[in-house]
Amino acid sequence: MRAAISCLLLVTLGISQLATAFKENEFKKCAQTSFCSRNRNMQQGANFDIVPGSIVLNTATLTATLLNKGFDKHLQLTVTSHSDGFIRVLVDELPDVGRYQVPSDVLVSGWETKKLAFKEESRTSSAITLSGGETKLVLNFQPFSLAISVKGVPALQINSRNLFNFEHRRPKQENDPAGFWEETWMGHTDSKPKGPEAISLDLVFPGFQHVYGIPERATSLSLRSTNGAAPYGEPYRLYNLDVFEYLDDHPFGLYGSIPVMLAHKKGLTVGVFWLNAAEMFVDVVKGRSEVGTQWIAESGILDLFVFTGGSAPAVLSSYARVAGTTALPQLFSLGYHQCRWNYKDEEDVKEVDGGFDSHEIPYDVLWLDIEHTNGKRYLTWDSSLFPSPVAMQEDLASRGRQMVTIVDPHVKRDSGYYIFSEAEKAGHFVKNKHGSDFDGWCWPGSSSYLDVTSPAVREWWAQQFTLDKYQGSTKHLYIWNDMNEPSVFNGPEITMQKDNLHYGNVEHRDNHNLYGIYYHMGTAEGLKLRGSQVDPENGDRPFVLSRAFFSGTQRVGPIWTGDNAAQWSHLKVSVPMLLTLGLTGLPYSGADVGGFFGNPDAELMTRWYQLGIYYPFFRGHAHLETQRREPWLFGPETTARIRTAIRGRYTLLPYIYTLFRFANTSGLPILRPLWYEFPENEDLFAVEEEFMAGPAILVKPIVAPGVSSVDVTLPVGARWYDALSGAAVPARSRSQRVTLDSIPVYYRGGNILPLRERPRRSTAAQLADPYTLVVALDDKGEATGSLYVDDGRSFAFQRGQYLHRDFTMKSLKLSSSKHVEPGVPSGALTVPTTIERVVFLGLPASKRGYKALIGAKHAVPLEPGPLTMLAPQYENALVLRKPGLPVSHDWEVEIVAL
Ligand code: NBV
Repeated sequence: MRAAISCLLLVTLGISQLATAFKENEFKKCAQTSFCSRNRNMQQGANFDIVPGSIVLNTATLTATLLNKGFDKHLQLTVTSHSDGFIRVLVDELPDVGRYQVPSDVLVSGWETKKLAFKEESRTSSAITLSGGETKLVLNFQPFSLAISVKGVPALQINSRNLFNFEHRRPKQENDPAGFWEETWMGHTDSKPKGPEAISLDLVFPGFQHVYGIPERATSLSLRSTNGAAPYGEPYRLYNLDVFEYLDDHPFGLYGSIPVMLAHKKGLTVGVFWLNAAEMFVDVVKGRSEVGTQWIAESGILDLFVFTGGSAPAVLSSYARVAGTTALPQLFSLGYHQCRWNYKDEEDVKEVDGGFDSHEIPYDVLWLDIEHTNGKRYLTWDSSLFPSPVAMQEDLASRGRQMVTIVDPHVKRDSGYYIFSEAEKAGHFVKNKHGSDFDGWCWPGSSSYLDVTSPAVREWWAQQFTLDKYQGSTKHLYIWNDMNEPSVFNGPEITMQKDNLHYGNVEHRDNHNLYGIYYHMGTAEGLKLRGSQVDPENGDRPFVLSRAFFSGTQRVGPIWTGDNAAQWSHLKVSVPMLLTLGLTGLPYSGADVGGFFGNPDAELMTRWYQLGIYYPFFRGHAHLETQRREPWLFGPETTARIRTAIRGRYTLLPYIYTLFRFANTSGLPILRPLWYEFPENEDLFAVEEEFMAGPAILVKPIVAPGVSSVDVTLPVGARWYDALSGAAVPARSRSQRVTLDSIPVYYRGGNILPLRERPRRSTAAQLADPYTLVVALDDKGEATGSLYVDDGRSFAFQRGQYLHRDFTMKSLKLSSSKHVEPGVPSGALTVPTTIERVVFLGLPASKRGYKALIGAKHAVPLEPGPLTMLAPQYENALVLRKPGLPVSHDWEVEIVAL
């Protein structure tokens, strides 16, 4: 209640000093949550058996009846084998009592029917062994357990520890000692009309030492055991919450939930996904030869996907078949975003925008937080501060820039506010347990919440974003959804009561973790609708940032890691947080650069920008009560360093956009842990101090003050080049000297990176610019890479209006050819752009140098030069200047020693 009161005070006092810290006691622990404590403390026992003779095997589907021996209750077990590289295990009550299942629109469709027949290998009175592709499955009958192996390597055991439990529906009991029918927390009573319905699942990863995933939390990449000292004596929690001033090293769950875990060992990566949107707790216990986990969900069914692809990219591609891939973002949204709570008025906007130009720092988007509205009535403007929003947006757009406004899900209960009155009349709000509109407190005071779990409500919501409806909006305006966990200041744990009711009479307890994705979806649909009005032929890709998320959010838009702090520890933890999101299918994410709470000094700011340029979503943001911190406010030296960093981001955009294309077609992450790229090197399995940005760039952020040298691990098995000087660097752990000017970044030999080096003020101004190719050779003198180009904004790419080239360097020949990807229609776009510089790293020494033969006729000498225009002082590369190579066509350049 204290948290609720402090938030209420913020509302009434007009947001006073936020000096308090994370109040752990105001959030529930497992022991204070009846379904968790009774299942976590469950005595191990063989309670669930396969009923003899109940097994039916039908091509790719096995069904069997499970008996809960303690209660003489039956369950239906269904195991299906899918050709997209996974097995699905479903358990539900028999007979069906209508337990909640996550609606199909959270996932994508198409995979359900693509099955791979099981082959029955053997059957005895105690077990049946099946195989499908390279996966083998042993189903033991008494007690029920499943052992899965891939290519003969043990991958996963389900219920080998007998911690599986499935609480069945039952008639209400009068005495309720275990909190089955009612539970009270800090003055909030949860009436539990359906009684207990939790599920406990026991998953053991044999032979593994590392598991990853189950975001969102500020913790290590390789998940720690949860049987350790505080705070790691608590299970990881998946329950979307607005956690005020979260800590930087804690198992507590934050704003979003993805119930996906990956386990990796030499030779095998396996993934699991429990499709369930209720509150969930996950214990992890690392043994000497396995990682044991127990998952406990409050309600729903068991719907477990086991991804058996073998490698991390294969696991992620399979997961993407089910949950979808990252929507291809507009190019502008990969530029730099400048945000603050709040840019005060139109004058302020103008000054900040002008500041970027006068300091020659590129940026693409200016953001407006909640204070821009008329009294927190979203989709309206404070007319004294923002009297001419259309002119303001058009002015920004005249310099190629966009604007984003915030739109939160709480709707002020004010009959004079059109959103409220229309929604109320149409019955679009979430209901309380008595069936009337739920009324909770948030920024505007008394508020109701749109029931976005209803498709009809989402459709209505989407219509609010058309240009005629959203007054003062233009086609240059995009949206930010905050507080969509949903955050309710006076609710239990700052969210909604679990016995609130949604569309279809679904209790909030069942679908809590979906509120965020559905709100995000409705908003993104709105921008699509607007786009189809503005450009009926090609549309406009939506850009909507969300704070809350679930599996599938990647199809909708990016997320950010919420309210971090201007502290070195928060800079540091942003890396494992974003890596984890990439490993669970949501790579388009970022952390507030600079830290939301508090005031960063110049050094922290510098280091944050130097790392932030690699965040897939790159935005500076700050709390209302912090000092102003636009990039030029820390003195000329810091301004110069931040300028160099942000320009570096714009230089990398062709490479980054191409990575997003692969995320879009195949579900691959943008930021990757070292083990993802070097899966056989056990020393790297827990490394989170450095990471790969795509396959080609290794980044070592500096996450402490006053650092003059750092230890860097450059994995063996690759050749490395310093990305500033171009110098070859031996693969091993080394101490690297650093200055404030840059952080250590390396190119990995074997890669060709497309770049755009001309400094511009925004992505729009880069559109016609020529490219540079950096060819970083491996030990064999080879390298590959690719470049994806489209209009950067519309859906025309889905009709083939794109260009995707592959570059190959082999036997001293560099060539360009069309990129072909199975299952992806080929691109038909041509652009007039050329390649203006090719930079070679790692050509073998040649006494008299090299020349390039372009199209067999034209010979140009390679000259020593800088790898990058950002550091012209180092002349360690061999550069082919002005080759005039067309981006759209095939060509070959032969490098000949003189
Ligand atoms: O809308 C105000 C803030 C926003 O700036 C921040 O990014 C969100 O995470 N919002 C949270 C609400 C209040 C935070 C104390």
